[in-house]
Parts: sequence; structure tokens; C-alpha cells
Amino acid sequence: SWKNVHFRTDIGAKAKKRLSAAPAVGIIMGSDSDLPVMSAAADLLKRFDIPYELTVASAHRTPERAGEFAETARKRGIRVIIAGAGHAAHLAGAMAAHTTVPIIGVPIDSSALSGFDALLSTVQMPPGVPVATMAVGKPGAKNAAVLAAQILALSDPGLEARMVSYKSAMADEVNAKARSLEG
Ligand code: RP5
Repeated sequence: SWKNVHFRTDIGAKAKKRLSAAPAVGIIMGSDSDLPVMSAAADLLKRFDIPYELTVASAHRTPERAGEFAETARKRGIRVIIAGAGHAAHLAGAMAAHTTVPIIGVPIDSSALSGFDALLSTVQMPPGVPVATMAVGKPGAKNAAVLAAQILALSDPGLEARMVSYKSAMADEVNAKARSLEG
């Protein structure tokens, strides 16, 4: 099952709790070569204590597996899908074709065109089939996790509090840099 593809790289009590909970976010990517970028999304979801599942399926190389992931997502309790792919990146769009679960797309900079191809393939969806498209590469993977968390936080006050402290930690960091520059 998709649940078997949880990332089990940490063993703390918090991680155990997260891994035993039903995943709320599904992370899917076109190839394992996308993992160095997409793990940035997984790391942030961990930080926000959001249970997720993570797997590889390709819109072009394993279209049935990709379709099944999206078709069964809602039943599995998935509330947001994050899909990352490079080259002619149709994975996020293929997800959107199969489900009403909101799709966040991450264009990966894995081709000779450095992700410009993936950006256009991900963002230019026809009317009626949206993919919320993030920035190219790792910043986009991070933003995908933040956006997914913000969507889930609409109905989760505890998570909303974590999102507020995430924002204020970012502000503190910038303020500290400003202070050190100003001497
Ligand atoms: C895309 O092709 C994948 O999303 C990946 O970014 C790229 C290269 O895949 P590999 O040839 O490394 O498997 O479908």
C-alpha cells in the first residue's frame, strides 16, 4: 500500500506518532532522482508535525500507478497532494485529472532547460483543472509544504498555531540579520 512508503528516517516519539497517524498529505514525484528536491517538502511537513506519505510514480512511465495514487487519495484520507516532476512535467496535471483533492505542483529543475519546461508544463493547466504551481526547485518544494500546511491549518487550530510561530521565526531571523548588518 502507499502507506508502506512513509519515510522512516527518524525514530523519535513525535515521529512515531506522526508515522502511526493516517497521512494527510501525499507527496508524489516522477523519479527518485527528484528526491533531493522533494525531500525539502517532506522535511517541512515533519517540522509541522503533519503525517504524510511519499512515493514515486511517473505520468509517462507508470501512468496506471500515478492514476491510482490520485484516484484513491481521498479514500485514504489525503487532503492535499504535492506532485513534483521535471522535463515535460505532467504529473501534477495527471493527479488533477483523477481527483478533487487540491494539487500543488513543484516544477523540478532536472532537465537541460533548468526547469523552465517543467514550470510551463505544470502551470499551464486548462480551465477547470487547476494545479497550484510553486517556484522551480527546492524553494518550490518548501513552499508546497507551507501551502499544504496552511490549507490543513484552516481546520486545525493546533497546526494554525504552529504556522503562526513558523512565520514569526522567519521574521525573527530576518530581524536578527538586519540588526547584525546595522551593527
Ligand atoms: C521526470 O524526468 C522526473 O520527474 C525527473 O525529474 C526527470 C528525470 O527522471 P530520471 O531519468 O532521473 O528517472 O519524469
